[in-house]
Amino acid sequence: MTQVELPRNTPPEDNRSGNQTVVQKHPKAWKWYDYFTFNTDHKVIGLQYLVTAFVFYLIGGLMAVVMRAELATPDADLIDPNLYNAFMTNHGTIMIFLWIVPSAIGGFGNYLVPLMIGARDMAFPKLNAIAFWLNPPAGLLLAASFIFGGSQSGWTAYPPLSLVTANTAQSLWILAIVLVGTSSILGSLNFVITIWKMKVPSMKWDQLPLFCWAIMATSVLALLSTPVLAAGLVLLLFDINFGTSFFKPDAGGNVVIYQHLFWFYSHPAVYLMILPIFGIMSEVIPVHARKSIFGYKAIAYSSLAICVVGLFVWVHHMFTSGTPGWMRMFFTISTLIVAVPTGVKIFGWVATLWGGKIRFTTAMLFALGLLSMFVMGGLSGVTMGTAPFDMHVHDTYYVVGHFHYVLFGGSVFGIYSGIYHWFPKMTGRMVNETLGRIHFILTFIGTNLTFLPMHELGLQGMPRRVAMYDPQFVSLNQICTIGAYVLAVSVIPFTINILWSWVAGAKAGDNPWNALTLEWTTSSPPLIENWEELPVVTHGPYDYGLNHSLEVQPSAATQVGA
Ligand code: HEM
Ligand SMILES: [Cu+2]
Repeated sequence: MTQVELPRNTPPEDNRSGNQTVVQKHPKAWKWYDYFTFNTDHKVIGLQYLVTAFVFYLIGGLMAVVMRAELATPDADLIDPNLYNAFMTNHGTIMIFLWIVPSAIGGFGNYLVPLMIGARDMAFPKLNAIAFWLNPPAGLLLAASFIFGGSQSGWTAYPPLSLVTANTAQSLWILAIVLVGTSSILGSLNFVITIWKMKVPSMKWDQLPLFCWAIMATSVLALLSTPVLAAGLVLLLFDINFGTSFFKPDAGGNVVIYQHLFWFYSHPAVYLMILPIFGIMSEVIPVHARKSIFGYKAIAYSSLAICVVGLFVWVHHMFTSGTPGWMRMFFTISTLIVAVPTGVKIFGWVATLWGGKIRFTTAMLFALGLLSMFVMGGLSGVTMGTAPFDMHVHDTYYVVGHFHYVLFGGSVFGIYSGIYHWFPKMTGRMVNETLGRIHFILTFIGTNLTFLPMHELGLQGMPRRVAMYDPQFVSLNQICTIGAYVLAVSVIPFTINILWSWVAGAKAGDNPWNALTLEWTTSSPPLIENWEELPVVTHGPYDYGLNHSLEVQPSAATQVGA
């Protein structure tokens, strides 16, 4: 395969002249203020995504804590129920569109993909920077929507509710989602081309790290589904503002069409949030278990299988929307089928752990925590994938319990695992493992305390999306609220650890975990263009215990541009 021309970043002038020891072509590092500018280096953009997304996470988390404080008693005695609805809507929106998707795909994807495939940057660096810079304005639009009461119709924005509540706020919300959707499309395009065209010539397809396979599958999925969401939302915007009636039942519109457009994106969106995390698992587990990954091909292909089958399950969100029987049948079966490739991955990781020399680093602890909790969330997902059971628990707290197990116990744990694993590469410093463990234990306890009782609440019939509830549900709700406080506290050791370690952590060296993927062959943090000379791949990414030399041979100059 031919290598496309490598994009080059222009090094800043002051770095070129200032430091004699630095080779002219590759100054050592960006200055801190470069991280606040329109920079086209994939590593800068990756960190911009991660840090921005974490700030949004704190905001979305604060909203969750206020909601849980409200739900500590059956009455609406803390905040106005309309504000509760606005917090609920924006909490869900921020967590999905401004935290998990941008950090997992934009953050880790941008930082790692070029480094893992031996490229100097993404295929389209400027497009990449544009994609990032669409995110902060989206956050500002959501903030502005609170001046007008905040959108209150849930992250799903179903009409007719979304047509009749807080019109201006709802419109701003739609614009925000269209911005992040556009960002996601641009980013995905970039990933597909980069992975397809820019791996170093010496890397064969079966030496591509599993994280890159996962990002590839994620990007294809995003490209196929995101435009459908955008279409649905723009039609909704027209209904709200310009007198059209696509979704107005009283004027001949059809609300169920909106649900189809919405879920055609939003079911795949759950894979957008979990596939990159699966990719992180496939990197973290072999490194810290010191064993080759079990079933490389099965794990790689199962990502692609999830990408295809995941496009044909969306109606499981609409079993109660008057869908005909044959549709319920079809989508029940397709939903159960998706569990198969997911199970393949889980078995692959468990088999990798089996007999491994496991190092219980914080990164590994979060990976193990993820395995246990994602299985729990996956199983409750299978129960709801069957239409008869779903009829019973639809719109109850059972659903809330389920999706927080996959999103918090899955995605968030994976993001934490990834941060602890690659922090030394990104900053050149080690994190403090003791603080990391405290963070893990608090998060693990808090997550289960908050979200496990919700399943029981749902089975007992407590509806979701309410600020007030029947007093019979009070004791379980209080357990959930205490759990949420534990989760809020858990962020403190994490934040202290990251900030302190970034400045004063122990020096990491190039490859503190003795890992075999290419990002560990360059310095920590990596040079601006990643390597002086591109590495040559001499072994598979997971060949632990096979006595391979870790050494990276410098490539012949001809190979770099050939
Ligand atoms: C601090 C931990 C968290 C707590 C205490 C929490 C709590 C809540 C509560 C009370 C609701 C309202 C449920 C309802 O009435 O339907 C909710 C909804 C939601 N949460 Fe969380 N949550 C947390 C973290 C997360 C994370 C990490 C995500 C990741 C994506 C997330 C995604 C959502 C979504 C999508 C909704 C649905 C919003 C809607 O119905 O429109 N949450 N959460
Ligand atoms: Cu779904």
